[in-house]
Amino acid sequence: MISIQSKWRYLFMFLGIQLVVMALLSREGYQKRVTYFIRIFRKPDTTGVSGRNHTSAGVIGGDVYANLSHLSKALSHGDGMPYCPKTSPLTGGPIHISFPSGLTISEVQRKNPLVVRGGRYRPPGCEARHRTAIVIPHRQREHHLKFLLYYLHPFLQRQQLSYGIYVIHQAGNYTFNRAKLMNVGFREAMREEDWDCLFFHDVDLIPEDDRNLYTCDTNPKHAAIAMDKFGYKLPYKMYFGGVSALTPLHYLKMNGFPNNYWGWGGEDDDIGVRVSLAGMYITRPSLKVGRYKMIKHKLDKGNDVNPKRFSMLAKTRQTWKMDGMNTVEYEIISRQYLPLYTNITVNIGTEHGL
Ligand code: BGN
Repeated sequence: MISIQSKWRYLFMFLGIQLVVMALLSREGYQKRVTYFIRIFRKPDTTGVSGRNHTSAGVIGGDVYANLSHLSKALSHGDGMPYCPKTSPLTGGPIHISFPSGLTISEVQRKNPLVVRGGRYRPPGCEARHRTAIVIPHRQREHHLKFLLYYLHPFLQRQQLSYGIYVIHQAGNYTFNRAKLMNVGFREAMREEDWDCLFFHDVDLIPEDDRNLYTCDTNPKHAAIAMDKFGYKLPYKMYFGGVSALTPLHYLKMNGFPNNYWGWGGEDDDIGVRVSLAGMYITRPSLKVGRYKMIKHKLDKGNDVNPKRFSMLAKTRQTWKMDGMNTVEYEIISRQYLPLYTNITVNIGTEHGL
């Protein structure tokens, strides 16, 4: 039999232990303590280039540069190299994105030693299965471009692609024309190499998951389907903006993009309509993988909302064959092969001509 006195003693002891435990948990926060215990009991992650680094945490620490330092310049490119594996062993999932204020373009260069003149890359040690050109329309967004390059280069290297980055810079101050710059990018990129896929990429969108493959599908692909600014879902079913991927054949089949959308809005919807008018359909990655972070910015000068977009969009069915790749006119002002990208500056004129 336990006496009443010892019952009280047990009760006080029990309460005492409870108080000590609660004090411990609240000192550093419950969360931190729990992760500490999980870490102690988990084995260290030792996966390297040779093994897949798919863990529940995705890319190690979410660092887009993790593992890439294992790749060496010493590995040669040459005939008789085996094809890269169908699924890259370097991809791992979600990537942590932040925008540190001190980042410089030379730091991006230093972190990408295998990227060569003009922003070209081929995986060392294996023959890439895919050749992808990235086309980025641009004007006065150097700050965004720097971050995009910082994330995009290692992202593409993780996928073991052979790739090139083309920045198409609209000369002058006339209203911006995103779609026409894409047409210029298509022609100028294809002039240089037999790319089998082209990614048409806004400068302010950073992919957040390296399983979002920068390769083409059998139909045009809309890659940026889950952007943070739209709550990581499609804003509407026919949305085709941000980042899309087409083979040269897809592009020519739909006569490229329209040349006459000056200013913000509507051109991406026109492109989406062209896809179906040309007898194709839009494919998409999963919402989990097609995630993008948008670098915040104010509306640009020289890119006012286009008031004509509604009436133009209503006529795409009549206009798509008469306006596009078959009519694009421009003047190349300069072509620079910079260490991280090919910079093409172009005069695309105005709606009244060159
Ligand atoms: C739509 C714009 C797109 C833009 C998305 C997302 C138009 C045409 C109206 C019929 N379309 O409204 O161009 O990418 O919003 O911002 O304005």
